[in-house]
Amino acid sequence: MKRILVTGACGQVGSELVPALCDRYGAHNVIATGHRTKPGQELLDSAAFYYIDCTDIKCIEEIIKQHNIGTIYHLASILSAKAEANPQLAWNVNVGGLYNILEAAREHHCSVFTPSTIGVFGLSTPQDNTPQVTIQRPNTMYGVSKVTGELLCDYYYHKYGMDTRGVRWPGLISYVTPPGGGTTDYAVEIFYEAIKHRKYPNCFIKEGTYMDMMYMPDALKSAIDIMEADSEKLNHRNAYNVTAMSFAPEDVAKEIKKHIPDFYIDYKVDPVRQAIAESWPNKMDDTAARLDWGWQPQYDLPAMAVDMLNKLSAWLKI
Ligand code: AKB
Repeated sequence: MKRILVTGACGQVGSELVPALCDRYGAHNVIATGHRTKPGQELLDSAAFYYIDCTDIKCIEEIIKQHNIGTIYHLASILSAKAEANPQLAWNVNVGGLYNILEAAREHHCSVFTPSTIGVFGLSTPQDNTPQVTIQRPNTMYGVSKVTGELLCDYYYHKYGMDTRGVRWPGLISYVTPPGGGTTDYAVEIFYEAIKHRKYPNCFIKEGTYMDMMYMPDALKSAIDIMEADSEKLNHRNAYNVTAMSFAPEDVAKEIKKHIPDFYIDYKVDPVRQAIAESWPNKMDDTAARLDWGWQPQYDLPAMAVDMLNKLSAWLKI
């Protein structure tokens, strides 16, 4: 078997996707790479790790050649709030990095998984049951770079017959590695604060703001399932809407309260992230993913909350 390369392996998704890929395909078949962040011990114990910079095509090609790579999970990306703070960096990493990955993959005949996001939608998109194919006019650099990424992946598929695939992930909730610089990060932060302090007084997203969310085991499953799907059945190939739940801050607080009765939430809204959140869907329609490759999440809000509270308490040794 040709090996699997993971970029952004030290991030929120990468730190859990690498062990999942090792379990499924064997540790010797997985090469983890990161740029600046130091890998955790668990990651180092699970797979070979190298530092690479996706904005440098030479080092991508080098690693593909050296390790006989056949599939790339390209996770390296700048998230929404960080992208608004540094749009130039976001364009370079999210578009320039992806372009380099696609070019190197074309040259060396690799398949490529690229996650997109609910951030590709904007205020003119239908916010409820957001269709698979709809208006995409985001007003953030994150959204602009990710729509460009979706189009680039489609282009490489149509022009060169490359095996590019991807999903639009919602906010991802997990405990191994915290997310960095996203708008949906509050949905992770709330669990840390609930366990450590039994309160979350500074929720930066306003009450009543609905966004799609997903627990990490489902996100990993979506990435692996779409890459293993029968290519003939993929009517959309890249950027499939996938979701598992939709909630507002008060809904997740209510769920946490069932397990920590004195928990309370209060709000200190961040206008930048609030504006981003309001431009995103309330809930996507992921029928196309369900029909084409059998997408089926396993965790809804109550199941995610109980698992997250248990696992995060153990992780924090509280
Ligand atoms: C973010 O909030 O930027 C990400 C995303 C939804 O793409 N979690």
